[in-house]
Amino acid sequence: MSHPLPPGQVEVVGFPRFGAHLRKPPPPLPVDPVVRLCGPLVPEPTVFGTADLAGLPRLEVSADFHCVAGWTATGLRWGGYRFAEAYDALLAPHLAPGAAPAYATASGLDGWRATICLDDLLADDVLLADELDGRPLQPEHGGQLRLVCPAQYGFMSVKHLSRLDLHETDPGWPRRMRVVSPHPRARVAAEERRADLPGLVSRAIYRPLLGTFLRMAGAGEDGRPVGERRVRAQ
Ligand SMILES: Nc1nc2c(c(=O)[nH]1)N[C@H]1C(S)=C(S)[C@@H](COP(=O)(O)O)O[C@H]1N2
Ligand SMILES: [Mo]
Repeated sequence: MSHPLPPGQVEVVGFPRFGAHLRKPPPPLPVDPVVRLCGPLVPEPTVFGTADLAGLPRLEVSADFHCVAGWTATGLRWGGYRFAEAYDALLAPHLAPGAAPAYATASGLDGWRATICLDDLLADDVLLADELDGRPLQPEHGGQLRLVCPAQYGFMSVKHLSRLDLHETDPGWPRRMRVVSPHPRARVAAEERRADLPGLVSRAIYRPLLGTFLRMAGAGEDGRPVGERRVRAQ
């Protein structure tokens, strides 16, 4: 680990597969993934796919990955396309004249959804990733195409990305996500875990459940906490 962990995170071994699916297998993936661009600001819904992205410069971003439940996988090397570049080249041209998008809802093939401030998505380190650690991104980590927002908690990094909806005002999270009550910005550095509770309180609720969550996700050895000594003292 080259830098301190953010507040309240525990480093785990490797990179466990995690999420709403827990033990369900990843969804069947299309041979040629496309992302549908929709929402009230896009008069004619359109799609972009691997061939469109291939026209953009590729880049690699090294980043740690922080789940809101409290685990951090360190030193991941994502490869793909900068979201901001894809936005300028492939999304912005389809907006209605005068539209001023401020939020994007990203959806995955398994039904997961996250609404993210467009400003956060346009940060330099946000990727549409199709590689992890130099290899094609596998289905368990969101292949073929995944949104990766390293500054946000993991729930914003939507796997198997299949749709983006652009909005001027916050459309809110789907009803079934209310239990989780995700923070609308979810910035890890500010410990914005939940919308309804301060970071320190959410941390205290998640911490005793972390081991159970990781086991339910089938994380096994990959996902074991590296050790409490790695927990940054607050
Ligand atoms: N499509 C999809 N994306 C998702 C999830 C999910 O269940 N489905 N879970 C989120 C959560 S809570 C986390 S912590 C990370 C886990 O990513 P990983 O399985 O690659 O570790 O994916 C996020 N993106
Ligand atoms: Mo998570």
